[in-house]
Amino acid sequence: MERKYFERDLTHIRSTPFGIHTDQAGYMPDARKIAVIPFECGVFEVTDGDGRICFTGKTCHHGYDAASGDDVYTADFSDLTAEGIYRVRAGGKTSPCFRIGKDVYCPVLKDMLKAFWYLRCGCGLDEEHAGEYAHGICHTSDAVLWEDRSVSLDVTGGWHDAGDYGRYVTAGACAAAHLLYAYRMYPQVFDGLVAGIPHQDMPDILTECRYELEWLMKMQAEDGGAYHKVTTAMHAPFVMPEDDREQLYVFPVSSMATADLAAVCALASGIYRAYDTAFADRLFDTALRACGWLKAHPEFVGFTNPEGVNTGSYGQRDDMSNRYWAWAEMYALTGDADWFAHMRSCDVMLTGLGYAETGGLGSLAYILSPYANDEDMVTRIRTAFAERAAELRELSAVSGYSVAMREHEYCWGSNMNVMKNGMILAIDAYLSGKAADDKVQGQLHYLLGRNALGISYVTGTGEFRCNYPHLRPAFADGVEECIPGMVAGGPNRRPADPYAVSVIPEGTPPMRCYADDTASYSLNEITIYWNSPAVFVTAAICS
Ligand code: 9MR
Ligand code: ZN
Repeated sequence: MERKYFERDLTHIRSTPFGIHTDQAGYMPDARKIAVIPFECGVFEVTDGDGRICFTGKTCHHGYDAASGDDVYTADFSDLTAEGIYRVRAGGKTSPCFRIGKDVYCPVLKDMLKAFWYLRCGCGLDEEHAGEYAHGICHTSDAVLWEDRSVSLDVTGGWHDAGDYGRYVTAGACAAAHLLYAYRMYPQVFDGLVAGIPHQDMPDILTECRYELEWLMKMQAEDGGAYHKVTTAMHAPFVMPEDDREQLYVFPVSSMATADLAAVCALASGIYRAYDTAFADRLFDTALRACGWLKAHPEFVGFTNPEGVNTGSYGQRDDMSNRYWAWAEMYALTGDADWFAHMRSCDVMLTGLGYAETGGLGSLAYILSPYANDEDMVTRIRTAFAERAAELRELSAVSGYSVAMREHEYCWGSNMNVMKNGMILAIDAYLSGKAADDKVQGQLHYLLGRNALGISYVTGTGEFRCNYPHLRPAFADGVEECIPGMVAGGPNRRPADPYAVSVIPEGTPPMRCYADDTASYSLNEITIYWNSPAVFVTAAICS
């Protein structure tokens, strides 16, 4: 019998049993190590696994932190560099345990990468790799065109987008691009990384992205355009994916989806050529045909859900940044001046890294390309990243939790904003030939527990972590421990689902507008494009 998630009792919603907030994965030996103490205290100590005191220090009064409503004291134990397991203690309270070690982020990086494998559609997850999360093959039937039900298409494959079972081209292209850039910029992090997915003859991150790319290519219409999404008409109930057997529909072509398809295929073509030339050729051909469509359709072709459909819409008001990204990737791959002329004609925010503002991905394409020979463009891109990074560093310095966030960024999927900001800081460091510094690390520390709620927003990581995301299989599988490596959306100062509205009192500081409950899609869903920037930032830190 189907269980209903909203009928579950709420006793599992806990606040942290710990009073001091740290990154629950831990800190690298040479890193700046700060614990946040949200109450007045003068001294602190750090104890090891046997309870022995290894470090003592004086706290610093940071002051009032508006995003959390906390009066913040910080405990700096950067000088403690010995590898081990520790807790910070002060004023009768303790932190969760955490590690100091060179490889502290390896497990969470693997988990966050394997999360994509767990989200695969049209692919059974075998017990050898999935353990108790194994399940049967899902969504294998042909889908029909929404606008002409007599046409059926094979669009199996790809990743489920999120807590729902929809597959959306713009979201998928964006997530795959984050992963591909993570690989491109920090290949050494991934070359030996074993994610625990069925291994193929290439780094696991590329195997996993290829799975999405194969599906993305199936979403191309004959005229080169990309269908916007494939979903059922209404979101499935909270059942396992293989038990969602409603009719699948392929929705009309949009110019954003087409541009994103062109962009990600061009990007991937360059990367996969070293492994599989036939695949690289197919990717290039897809990109070229999508660009043909874009040229033939200079107008914006948006998307809104038709009557009777309630799955995600990923609507946008314009497609300029998507086109910019497509032209930039084509130029970066081919060096053909025509693509550059197209790219330069797009007036976009040069640093956007999300599914709606993709300008930053185009900028990355250009700046990393061997053909980046227009000084004006190079300067504009470098300056844009540098200026945005400077703003973020300032925000991070002001924040009691060292998080580079403005109040309005605590919105639906705020953890994506934290991670996108981390990406900007990492990209700026990369372009300046520097290592990812403590400002980049600070964004990951927030995600992994150094936040006002003291919670790790990544399932499976940390002593106090989210465990009840709005994620259908995580509920329906009956396994108490959630599938690991899923990044929750996080605090949203405008709770937008009935459950969230009922549990978040008005006036709650933005960083606290969160509850770890399956019912809340506006606070606690997961998505592929919230995981992907977290993979990027973690890779930058590990590099
Ligand atoms: O991530 C999207 C978020 O920015 C929007 O505010 C929200 C409401 O429109 O939709 C989110 O996207 C959802 C998508 O439409 C369907 N799959 C789940 C996504 C995450 O909640
Ligand atoms: Zn599926």
